[in-house]
Amino acid sequence: MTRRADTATADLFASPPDDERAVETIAPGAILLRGFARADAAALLGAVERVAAASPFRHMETPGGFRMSVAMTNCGAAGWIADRRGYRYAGIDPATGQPWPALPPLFQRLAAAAATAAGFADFAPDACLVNRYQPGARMSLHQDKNERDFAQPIVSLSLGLPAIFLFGGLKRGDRPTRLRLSGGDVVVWGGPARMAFHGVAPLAAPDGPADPDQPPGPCRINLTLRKAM
Ligand code: MD3
Ligand code: FE
Repeated sequence: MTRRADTATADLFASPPDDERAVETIAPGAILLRGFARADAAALLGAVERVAAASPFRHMETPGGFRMSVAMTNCGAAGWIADRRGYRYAGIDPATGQPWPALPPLFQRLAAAAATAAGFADFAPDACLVNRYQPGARMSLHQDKNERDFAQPIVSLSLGLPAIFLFGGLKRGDRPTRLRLSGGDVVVWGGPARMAFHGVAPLAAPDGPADPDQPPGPCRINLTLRKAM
């Protein structure tokens, strides 16, 4: 959103409205909204706890037989899973045999608001992958390719401990840019950024006392909201 500076409206924009926060472009299609979800952190963590009560965090196994260091769960009509057979979206949680818990309305609302702020109108996610990083957990460089429509953006929302996010190019060998993501930061990945390689450096242990909006136990939680189907 551009801030208009013409005299007729200048006073209306003298203090930014509540829903207008800093918008930074990391790369074409990759828009960082610092602190966009900060005020909702406690409510988001509460919703994550309810999701995890129904579909617990688990360490999935890759097709190559490696146990992922990130613990995951999902909510929404479809959930992302990895197992010896591959990577895919599934409507049933293989750990419970039940559908994934419903997408909390707060997740939907925030994702749509962030997508709109980044220039993607009418984003209606049907899947949310919840990643939990404890100290040492990491995610190696990969592309997100299991969704049907790559024209749809992905909205990611960070909670808890900060992490170093690695944002690469369209080729695995492209040197990634490092970006520190803190609790409350939201990034929208669309357009030319949608197929970029990306990952997360091993999570550092906290260096100070926990703040009150922090998840229980030192960790980072990342929500990725997607239109998968
Ligand atoms: C850039 N998660 O779940 S979120 C993932 O912090 C994943 O847990 C990371 O990569 C995390 O697949 C990164 C940021 C993100 C998500 C999807 C993207 C960045 C992206 C898709 C395309 C390009
Ligand atoms: Fe990813």
